[in-house]
Amino acid sequence: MNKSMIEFHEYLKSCKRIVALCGAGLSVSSGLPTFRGSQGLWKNFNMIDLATPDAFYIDPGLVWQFYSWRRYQALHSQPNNGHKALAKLSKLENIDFITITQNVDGLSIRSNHDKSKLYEIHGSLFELKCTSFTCNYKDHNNFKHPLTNALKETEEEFENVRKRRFQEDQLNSPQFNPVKEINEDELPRCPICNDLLRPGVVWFGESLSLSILNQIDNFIEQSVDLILVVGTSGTVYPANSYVDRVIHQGGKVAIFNTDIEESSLKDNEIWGFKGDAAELLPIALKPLIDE
Ligand code: BV8
Ligand code: ZN
Repeated sequence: MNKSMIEFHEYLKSCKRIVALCGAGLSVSSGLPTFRGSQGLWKNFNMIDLATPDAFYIDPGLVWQFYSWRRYQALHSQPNNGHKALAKLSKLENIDFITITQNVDGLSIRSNHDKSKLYEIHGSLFELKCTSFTCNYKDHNNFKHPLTNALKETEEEFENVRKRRFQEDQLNSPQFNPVKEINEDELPRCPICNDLLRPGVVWFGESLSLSILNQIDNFIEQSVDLILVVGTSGTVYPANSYVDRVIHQGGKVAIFNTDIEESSLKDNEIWGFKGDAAELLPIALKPLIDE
């Protein structure tokens, strides 16, 4: 075991309050794509076309095909050992711990993570909500696939389109054409008011749940000994602001990422563990989670 992991284990054993900040890299070993980087989702599709309220307003059929495909992928994947290591940490009585995940794939919940210590700050693919301002219908834990007949089989199409784009080297095409035209009345509708339903995720330009943000602030403000930064490029605000908060309060940082610039580990307050989070986390958290 290398020096820094031994040092990290020594420090870990003294920690009483820990935060995990997770991103798409945590789910790569479960077969789900990241957003940025060579295989990144946004490489193929322009995120502004797909993950903003305007995109949904302009072409709900396109956006629903994208999310139906994401649901399909997540439903056909399993939590990996990285998710399970964090879930084990969440069960310890003697450690105050929370996981802040940017992922909407539902894998942390499925890894049996203590729900009261898990914050899905960008929502979930498996939550649906009504788009009508006067209706607050929400459907939690909706794992039905496909959600409507019209969305049936579009997921394979997305995969084919994605593969074709890689072959034709059309990585950053300006516009993504829908796999098929779907009539709005064939998209998921609210059982209460019949308005369109949308995925219960936070799109770019939308605010995160204030109650979740407050709960996270309360936890961090009390003090944090260590933040585990797992599989995230740290591109997206406000998730990326938590690391600096912990450093300013005197906490230490451990990064788990396949792509770590040594320069980013400027001082010895930051450990950098290069590799797959699914492999690294069980090793790194061993002193606390091994029965
Ligand atoms: C807000 C849900 C304010 C949807 C997501 C300019 C223009 C427009 C907006 C902005 C702007 N500047 C800043 C903003 C704000 C914007 C933002 O940050 N934009 C970025 C792109 C610049 N933020 C927002 O809009 C947020 N809202 O600010 O609201 C407000 C306040 C009041 C009222 C109104 C508004 C909302 C952001 C939420 C967006 N929704 N997801 C969906 O998923 O479809 S974000 C999306 O990116 C995902 O949730 C994803 O998780 C997240 C972050 O990306 P990462 O998880 O880090 O993934 P990424 O691919 O980037 O990195 C993967 C990493 O893993 C890499 O480092 C890679 O090396 C590593 N890796 C790969 N394999 C492995 C690995 N690591 C370990 N093991 C491996 N095996
Ligand atoms: Zn409704």
